[in-house]
Amino acid sequence: MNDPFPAELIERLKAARHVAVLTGAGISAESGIATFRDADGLWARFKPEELARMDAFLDNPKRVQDWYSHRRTVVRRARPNPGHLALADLERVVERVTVITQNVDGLHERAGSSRILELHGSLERNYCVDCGRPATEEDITGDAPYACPTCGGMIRPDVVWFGEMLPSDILEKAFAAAASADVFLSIGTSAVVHPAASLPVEAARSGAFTAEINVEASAVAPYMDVELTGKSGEILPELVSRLSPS
Ligand code: BV8
Ligand code: ZN
Repeated sequence: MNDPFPAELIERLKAARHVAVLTGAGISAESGIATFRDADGLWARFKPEELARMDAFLDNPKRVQDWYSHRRTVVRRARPNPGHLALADLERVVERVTVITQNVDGLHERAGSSRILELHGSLERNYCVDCGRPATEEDITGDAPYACPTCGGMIRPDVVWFGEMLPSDILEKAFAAAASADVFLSIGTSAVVHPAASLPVEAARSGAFTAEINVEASAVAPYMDVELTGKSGEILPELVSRLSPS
């Protein structure tokens, strides 16, 4: 059977000193976490873009906090899948791997990746809008909305909502990683949300060898040297196993 991986991709990865990876909701789909495009049933009647916003939160803090509590429950039940684990394994064969993720599910960390840039924050962190105090687990237990025990302000998830700036230090590191990567992998992202979506383009412009792993071509497909069509949980373990010295 013909090799699903172009020889150049294998060679480039074997020779790479720095591999940068952008991941989106698609890499967590096989962990049972709904992607944004196919938001799971319970919340299907709202579009994420309608909930992941400060004005939606201010308008109905209970509804937004309940959405995040629901997602935390789903994520805590979920486990990293072979795609997340393969990216952690990649660190054994490539000197420097930077995982830049749009996901807020913490699965790359649980899979063992050691250099992770969380562009959009994390579901597991919450803080007070007024005094900034990080919320504890009991602060967000029981019925939402949740008030800060120190100042009574509203507690919100530590995620980047639409219209909000990304953490500048993390964004800077992400662009620097894209600009310095020998190989850039775009995995499980529709690449429509900016500024994350410009990272694969920045990598291509900076001379990285680029590859997309997705069940369908995304908006950055035209910038990719290689398009691997399929599930990341199936493709990544196979790809990484081809890199270790046989
Ligand atoms: C900002 C955290 C500066 C919260 C998220 C017009 C043009 C360009 C930009 C804009 C515009 N209008 C507005 C903007 C800016 C806006 C934006 O980009 N909007 C888009 C919708 C056009 N961006 C922002 O607001 C950002 N901030 O710009 O600040 C600023 C400040 C003030 C004023 C102006 C500007 C903030 C964006 C961050 C928002 N927060 N998440 C939370 O999670 O609740 S975004 C959220 O949605 C995700 O983090 C992710 O980024 C995005 C979803 O995308 P994906 O992860 O790719 O998931 P998706 O479901 O779309 O696709 C899944 C993919 O997986 C698919 O391709 C599918 O084929 C594939 N797949 C499925 N299964 C598998 C698979 N692949 C492999 N294997 C499988 N098994
Ligand atoms: Zn407070």
